[in-house]
Amino acid sequence: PIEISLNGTPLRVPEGINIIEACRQAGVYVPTICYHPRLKAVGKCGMCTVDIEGAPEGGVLACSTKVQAGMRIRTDSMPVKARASAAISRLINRIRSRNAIDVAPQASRDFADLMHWASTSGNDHTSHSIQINPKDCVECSRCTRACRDLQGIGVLKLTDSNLAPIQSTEAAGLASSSCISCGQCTFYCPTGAISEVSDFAPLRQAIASGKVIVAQTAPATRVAIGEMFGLEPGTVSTRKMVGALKEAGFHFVFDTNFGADLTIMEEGTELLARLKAGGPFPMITSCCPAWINLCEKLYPDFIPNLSTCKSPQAMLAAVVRTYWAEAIGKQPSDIFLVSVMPCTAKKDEIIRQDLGREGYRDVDMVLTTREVARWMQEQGIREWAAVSEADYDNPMGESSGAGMLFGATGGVMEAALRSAFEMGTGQRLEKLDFQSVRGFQGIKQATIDFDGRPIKVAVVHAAANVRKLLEAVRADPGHLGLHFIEVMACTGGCIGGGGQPKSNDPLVLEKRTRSVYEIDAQKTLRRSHENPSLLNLYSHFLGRPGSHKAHELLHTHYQD
Ligand code: HC1
Ligand code: SF4
Repeated sequence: PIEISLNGTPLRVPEGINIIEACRQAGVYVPTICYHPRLKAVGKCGMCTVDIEGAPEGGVLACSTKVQAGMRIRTDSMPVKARASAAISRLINRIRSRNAIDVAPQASRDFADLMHWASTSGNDHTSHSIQINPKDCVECSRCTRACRDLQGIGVLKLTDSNLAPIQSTEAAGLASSSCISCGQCTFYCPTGAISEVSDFAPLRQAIASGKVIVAQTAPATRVAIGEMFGLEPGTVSTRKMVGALKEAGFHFVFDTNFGADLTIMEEGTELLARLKAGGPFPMITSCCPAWINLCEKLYPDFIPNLSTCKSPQAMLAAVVRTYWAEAIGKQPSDIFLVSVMPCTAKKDEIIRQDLGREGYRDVDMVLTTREVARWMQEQGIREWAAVSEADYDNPMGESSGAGMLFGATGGVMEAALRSAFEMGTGQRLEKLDFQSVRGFQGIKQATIDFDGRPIKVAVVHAAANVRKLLEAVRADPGHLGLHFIEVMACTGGCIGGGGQPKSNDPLVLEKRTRSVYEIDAQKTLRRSHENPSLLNLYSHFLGRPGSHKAHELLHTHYQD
């Protein structure tokens, strides 16, 4: 640590951090719009200037200036405040001029039309998952940095246009670009100018028409939804979330973690078959739909490497529409199924061709964690503490700790290894935790001994890292001798999904991840292939993993 002085008070802070973080650690407020601890600082909004004793007038940007030993910083001087308020006024004026419609008087029809045009000009509604409504843009460039730096995609640009400051790089809109619908732009957007496509109307209609309203909830939602109600990141809200869904109109709530266990049965079986057949290697996981978008758009040569498994949400949905619909004596179309997901790209996934049959789709609607909290709030749920806890419905409510791990980077790999090892070797794993595939390193590698055969695996998260690894494998298919790769498009995996609650907490992803591993550690059932409800589903309906029926319902193909 080094010693600095902040508003006259001595302070010890870690070396190498920027001034804004030092201020935050000391509880001193510095205004900013463009700064986010996980993005490269660019000093775009100009609100965070602070005075440094001995430095030239005009101050320095607190977001992009590092602390130095002996630095004497002032955030409370008149010039600091004047500069911040000037920066804020400039911004407000630009936004006001863009939103002139809000102050338009009872004007002529032509004028109203003109104003309507002004307020919708530059809107981009071409994508199924992501929309741009630039009138709310504060020109902070957080979305463009997320898309370019974290994801390595770079399909958003800030322009000089006051009406449409944020746009897709493709004139025809986001859908024509290489956008993978990961939603990282929406997570970092402070205003909602770029957001998930959101419409509750079909859910309202389904409730009004008397359908059976069913939800499934992804692994990563339960460690994040509490944030939407003011709780600390990482708070485990599993039973609260189920209770809140029941209060908010859902008749049945199933657990996507059950679908994750099902995926492991199928994917583990597929891995063992490929190991026996000698390839094609590396096999690559297929449950992350933003990764599938990336693969189909930019890496179609890897399509043969993809696991043929549908994602857990899709597998569970297929079971709901067939096995479960029959069990409760309903037609598949009597059910309205909503997937509650940390992810925006899941909105793309549900319209894929194989996710439905005979004139209906398996999943009717995807709500992100943020959206479902808004839905709950609209239904009158305000206080998380006042929500009654409830359990998932069965049979798709029982799940293993391995299924839970899907929510964090490395989790699909760990779950698959637990099952593939035991199913393939007939031996019992002594240590279930695979530490080498856990954590936030961009590309992780491990070698696991399958009864004398070394199996080489890699885990990669954040699309920019995915691209790096795939470029290496493309250049040399034998790169690292990999048998199996887990790919997640978002930093940290689904816990960092683009549909998760927005947060400026620099450790938010770590806190959610810790809870994912805690949930697994506290379970007695920690292996997917030992889930009793799942085994029951196989014996009564699916037959064996990889069976004809399983292929028909649970597997798919990809398009180049
Ligand atoms: Fe995910 Fe998955 S883990 S993709 O990250 O395979 O979204 O949480 O639901 O389907 O299970 C997301 C999370 C989620 C699927 C599972
Ligand atoms: Fe970029 Fe992802 Fe946003 Fe698309 S969804 S614009 S790829 S950050």
